[in-house]
Amino acid sequence: MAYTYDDQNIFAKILRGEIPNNTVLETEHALAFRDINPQAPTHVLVIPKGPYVCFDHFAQEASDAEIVDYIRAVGEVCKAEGVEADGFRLIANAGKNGVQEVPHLHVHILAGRNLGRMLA
Ligand code: IU
Repeated sequence: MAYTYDDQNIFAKILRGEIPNNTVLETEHALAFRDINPQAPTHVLVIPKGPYVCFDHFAQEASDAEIVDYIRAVGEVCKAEGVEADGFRLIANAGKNGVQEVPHLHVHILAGRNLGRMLA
């Protein structure tokens, strides 16, 4: 499917520095920041800097360098937040049925409590 990126979405504004954020990590192609409405003691969002709507869009159109940098950024945040020992959950909601609120790819890193069996 062809995706259309809305450059007025809130994460695009964060990337342009128009809205502040609580940055955890910044790399060449990725930005990680704390979710404004945390659902767990650790709740970090990791976004690519490029204009990708969702994971599928990113996987199809991002360069290998962007993909490697982004995946590594997720790993770096997990390490920096110290979530590996007790475990964590990654979620990337997409589209209407995925109940994606912000149309810029973001992986949620959730940790710090037992997250139960629910997916989100
Ligand atoms: P979703 O996967 O698109 O449903 O989640 C969007 C997340 O973005 C959600 O957890 C919000 O709390 C979070 N968020 C944010 O961190 N800062 C914002 O300004 C806005 C949403 I709007």
